[in-house]
This record gives sequence, structure tokens and C-alpha cells, in this order.
Amino acid sequence: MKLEKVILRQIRMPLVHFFETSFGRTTARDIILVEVLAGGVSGWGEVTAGENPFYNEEWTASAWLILRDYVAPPVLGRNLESAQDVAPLVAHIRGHQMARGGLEAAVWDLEARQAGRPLWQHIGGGARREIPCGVSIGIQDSVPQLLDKIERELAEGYQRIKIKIKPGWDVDVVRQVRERFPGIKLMADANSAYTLADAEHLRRLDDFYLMMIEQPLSHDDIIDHAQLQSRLQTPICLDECIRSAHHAEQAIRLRACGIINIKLGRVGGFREARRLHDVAQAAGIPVWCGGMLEAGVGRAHNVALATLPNFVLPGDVSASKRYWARDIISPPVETTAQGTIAVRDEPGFGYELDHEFIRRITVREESIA
Ligand code: NPG
Repeated sequence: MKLEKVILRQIRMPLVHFFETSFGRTTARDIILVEVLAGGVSGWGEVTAGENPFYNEEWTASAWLILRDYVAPPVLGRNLESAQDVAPLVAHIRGHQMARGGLEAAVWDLEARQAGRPLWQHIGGGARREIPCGVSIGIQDSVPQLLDKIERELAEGYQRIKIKIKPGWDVDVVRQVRERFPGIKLMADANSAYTLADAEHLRRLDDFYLMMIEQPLSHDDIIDHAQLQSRLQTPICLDECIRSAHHAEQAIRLRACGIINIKLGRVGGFREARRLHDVAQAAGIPVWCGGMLEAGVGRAHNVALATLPNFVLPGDVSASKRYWARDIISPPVETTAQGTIAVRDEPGFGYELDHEFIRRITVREESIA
């Protein structure tokens, strides 16, 4: 396979409802779609960088430059034996996993389409025909609003609820959620809003039998998480600070977590995501698929990823309609009444692209050949 062209498109999509984390509120997304072309076939990927460098160091504008100037050039025109070859060609770039991962995932999609196979099969997944889904509910303006939202998501069938916490919106909120919903699978995500000095405060969350607390401490720390984990009963789930399979090995060795969230973009694509999956599986650490407010392409890639065997916990991959009035794929991603997403058998990521709609919301486009 030889890539003849890479097309970058930036699309702008308003969210149906704002999404707030400990680092800020998002009301609209600026998303880069990566199209790769070879032999008359196209593959598509989505860059999961946010609009600001607040989740990690990447954001839409930085990812565009990295893709154009550093990721596409070494891959274009090369004879690739398989999509596996892409990650090593861009491994010399420090950081910028989301930019790298957007193109890498597109090549996996391209190769699956060329082979006439669904992407989930092509990456070696297929452990399940339906992936279990949870929802992530951002910080709300009030606790009653949060409780209402949880009620509605449970009525939709979602299997677990994740709420966002930050100092001032944590123990008391979790207590009220637990009082109202004593039996649900519940977890809390702090997006790095605490320090080890908050350990005693975080220990109070042990009373609420959460499935896990996600990334309580710094985005680039593993050691403090290990110390915190030794003081908590609730398993810690690491997200931001695990950017490679090697980081996962280190975190597991230090007993810094009991669970790992895998995000395709955060680790630079399918090759590294699979390696990380295997490292965790060998150590008996369950994983689940995280979300980054993806449009349809990224969402469909996540569905494929979550069919690997060790994705045993419900992930943050949910229906398109929770985010978008209209998605860029057809049909949109939908959930069953049991809170699952059924895997599709069409070649590649399994959904049709809505080219007309994509054209309409494209604010920037550049071809690299
Ligand atoms: O359903 O896509 C989704 C959102 C899942 O909570 C979610 N993502 O830290 O995991 C996270 C969080 C996030 C949201 C991160 C927005 C960055 C921006």
C-alpha cells in the first residue's frame, strides 16, 4: 500500500449541550478529519485533540501543523506493508499522539476497506458483537440537574454513569448521587484536579463504592498515583498519564492503578492501543474505551477498538445524538435498549460518511501529496 494523498479537513460542530470538565467548558468542537488515499480507496481518521491545550498539550491548530509538516511527509509515497508500519515511521516525533493517531487510524481504516473487512476484525477484535456503553456526564450547574440527567441516561439503558468531579464539586455531589441511585455502576473522573495533599479528602469517596476514580492527580504523574492508590480502597483508573504501553507497564509495576482507560488518540493510534491492551490484559488489569467528544468517525473507531477482549468494562462510547444534532456518518451511532452498541459488518469503520454535510461544515481544508 502506498499513500498517494492525505487530505486534512477541519470541521466545526456545535454540541447539543455544553460539556464541562475540571478544566473548562466546551460548547462546540473543532475537529480534524484525516482522509488518506491509495489505489482509489479512501480511509478516514479523526484527531481527538480538543480546542485548547488543557486536556493535554495538543489542540486543533497544533495538530494540523504537526500532521501537515511532520506526520504526513514520512508516510506519503512509502511502500507500507501494513498499517502496522505507520506508527514506527512517526515515532521520532515527541508527543503529539493525537495528531499521529488520527492519520494512523485512517490507514487502518483504508487497509480494512481494501481487504473488504470490517475494521474490528482487521485489528484483531471481535471478542463481542455488542460493546457495553456508559455515559460521561459533565459538571452541571446544580445537583438536581445532574440527578435529572443521570435518570434520563439510565432510562436510555446506559450501563454505567461517570460523573466529573473537581474541588468543590465532589464528595457531597457523589453522596447525593449515591443516595438517589444506590445500585448503579458509578464512577468519578477528576481530570487531574487534585494533588496528593488531597488524599484524606479523596478517601471519603471510599464510602460510596465507586467502580473507580479516574485520573485524580497530575496529568503527567504515576508515582503520586501509586501513593494515593495505597491509601484508597477504590481502584484508581489512569487516563491522561498513560500515553504508551510502556507507561502502562510502569504504572502497573508501581501499583498506581487497578484499571486503565484506553483512548486511541491519547496513545497515538491502534498499534499502541493494542499493545497497551495486551500489557494490561497480561497483568489482569481491565480496560475500557474512553471518549473525547468524537464525531462519527472517531466514535466508530472506538467501537472497533472496544471489541478487543480485555475491554470488559463499559466505556465512554455512547450514541451520536447525545452530542450532535446531526452526525457526519450515516446511520448515526445508536445504542440498544440494553445500553450496548452493535458492531457493524460493513468494510472499514462500518458507517457511511455524509460527504455533503462534511463539505458544509468544513472550515479549512488542505491536501498533502
Ligand atoms: O463521551 O466522549 C465522551 C466524553 C467522555 O468524559 C469524557 N471525556 O477526560 O475522559 C475525559 C473526557 C474529556 C472530555 C476530555 C472533553 C477532554 C475533553
